Amino acid sequence: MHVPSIPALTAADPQLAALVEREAERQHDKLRLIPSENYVSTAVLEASGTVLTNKYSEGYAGRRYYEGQQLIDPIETLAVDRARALFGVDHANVQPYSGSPANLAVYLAFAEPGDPVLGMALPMGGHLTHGWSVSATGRWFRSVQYGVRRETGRLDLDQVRDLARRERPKLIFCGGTAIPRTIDFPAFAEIAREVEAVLVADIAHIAGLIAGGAHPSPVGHADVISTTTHKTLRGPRGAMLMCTQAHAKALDKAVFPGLQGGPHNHTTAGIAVSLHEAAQPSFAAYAAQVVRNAQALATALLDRGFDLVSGGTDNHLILADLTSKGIGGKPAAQALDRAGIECNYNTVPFDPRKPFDPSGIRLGTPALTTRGLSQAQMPTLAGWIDEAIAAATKEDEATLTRIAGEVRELLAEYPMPGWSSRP
Ligand code: DSN
Repeated sequence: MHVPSIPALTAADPQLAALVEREAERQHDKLRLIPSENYVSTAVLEASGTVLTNKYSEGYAGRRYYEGQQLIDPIETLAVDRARALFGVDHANVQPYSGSPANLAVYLAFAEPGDPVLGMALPMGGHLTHGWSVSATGRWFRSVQYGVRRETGRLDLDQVRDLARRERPKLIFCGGTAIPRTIDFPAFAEIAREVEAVLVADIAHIAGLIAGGAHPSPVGHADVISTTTHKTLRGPRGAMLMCTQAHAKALDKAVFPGLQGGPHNHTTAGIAVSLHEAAQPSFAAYAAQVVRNAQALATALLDRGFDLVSGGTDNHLILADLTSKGIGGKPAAQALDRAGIECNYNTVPFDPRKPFDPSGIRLGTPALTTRGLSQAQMPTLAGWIDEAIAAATKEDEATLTRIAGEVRELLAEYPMPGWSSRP
């Protein structure tokens, strides 16, 4: 049963309601290892599904282009104040629709088309919007990309410094989508200062770890902090930009009216709730457990001969190169899905294969930690992953089906926020 229940939707559109219920059930029964996903609380679900979706609010609190903001203003201000308090920043903008528009707003605020910008290449662990060639950011700016060292799989800071000195970028992005190691914000800040670039820390993946004290904070080092709200932070799908007072005006102007129209007020409410939840002591325990689980899973995979990029993890994310297992990332991820284990196929640094058929899979522990799984269960998970991948190479569907049943049996013991098998 969907929680909160959806009787009106069921009556009005049973076809759609049935699909939602089935998706909820799927999320309940699958071991969800996609590192950018999570389960929001029922409180966040409720806030995201309110009548706030009915209201237009272009502008910012106290300066709107529509009347009737008596309650939207305090809701947005609450979200902003909670973001400022949680991360210890001067200024927060909670209006970006998601991570990519948030990053585009940063370009709009601080660069002109054709300007040099520096970011981590997508196949090295960066994000599309950090200047990758197929993204508008790679097409409209003179993008220069850094990567990791081939021998260690770890960030090559010498390369970052050399490129920054040579290209004098307007923006330097740090952070990304497939970085299993701690980001050295002070080192990036030193480079950015030297070349007078704006340092942007994209903490989308690790925002919850930072809020919970399980990863160092970029505050005091980065000029701008960009984050989504729905990954380790465990809020609704949305984003925030945070900065010092000096950059507040430029960023606000870039988000609205530069790039977006009215904010999604129902999402703002969900963000406010998740920031409140992230400020509780239990969230620090959650963040620490996410890392403990990822490290235990990495150790168990290494014990089973998996080749992990950088040799392990410091955070919530594991990137495994499956070349030595004799299978590509895509068929492996598809087989794992049939075995009840959900992950995504991913390029690995210096991948000889194509992005749509790469060598790796990306795994993470934010969602399973929300379900309440601990490090004691990670060897079992690693065993299932290993067995499923071996089964995939032999087209052994019976083994995949058997594992899916075992996964379902385990997860039945761990309630899922937002859905219950009991009416
Ligand atoms: N798509 C997100 C991820 O999975 O990491 C990044 O935008």
